[in-house]
Amino acid sequence: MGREADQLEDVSGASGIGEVQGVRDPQVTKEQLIAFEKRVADAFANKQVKGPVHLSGGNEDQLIQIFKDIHPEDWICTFYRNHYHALLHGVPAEKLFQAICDGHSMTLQFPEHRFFSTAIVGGQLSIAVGIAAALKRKDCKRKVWVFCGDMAAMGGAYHEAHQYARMQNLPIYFWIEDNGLSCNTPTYECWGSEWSGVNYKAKKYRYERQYPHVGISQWVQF
Ligand SMILES: Cc1ncc(C[n+]2csc(CCOP(=O)(O)OP(=O)(O)O)c2C)c(N)n1
Ligand SMILES: [Mg+2]
Repeated sequence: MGREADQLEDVSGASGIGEVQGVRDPQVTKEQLIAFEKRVADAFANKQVKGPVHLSGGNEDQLIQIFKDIHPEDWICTFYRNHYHALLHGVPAEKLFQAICDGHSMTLQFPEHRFFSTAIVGGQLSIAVGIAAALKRKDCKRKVWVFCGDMAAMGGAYHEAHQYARMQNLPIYFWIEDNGLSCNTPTYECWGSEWSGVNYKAKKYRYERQYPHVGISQWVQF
């Protein structure tokens, strides 16, 4: 199935969510992001990481752009491919690296940085909506930013979360990270549709995966 740019509603990269723009100067560079994942990959190969890792790559420019709109006191709810999100939201690199080596890569939690993640596809969405509902109820100015993959955006949890957020006008923004793959299955070919999931406060950017879905394409015997 073709994946031409004009088939998607917004694949121009992270051009901003519109109503929120430029509240932060991300302190992390593209080179630092790439180097961090390389360091994790090397540690994984050297048996220093006590659990699975889902490495990011190819989406540095988009995420750096997106995090310019995310206030340091906003809340992040994301998934297992989360190292870049953590670094860009201010989690110190050494603290993050240690948590990854301790085996928590898929489920990194840094409440002190308002950062949560999950290994369950779509699991972050309802939690994000709950936080957004609480923020609205408390009349708090802060917002929730939820990240998910293209396959997760096809699922029921996404639709439910998005629909509830839309109807309740919650302070939440959805970013879909579209690598066109669900593990190694071509998402849109499988679903028979190029539907993007992009509408109310929800945007998508496309990128090409640089690492395998999980691990580093190398069997590591611990
Ligand atoms: C509820 C649930 N079902 C299945 C899985 C197994 N699983 C892990 S990743 C994944 C694919 C997700 O693809 P996508 O949302 O596009 O994210 P990507 O990994 O491509 O970044 C699946 C099915 C899971 N972790 N949780
Ligand atoms: Mg995907």
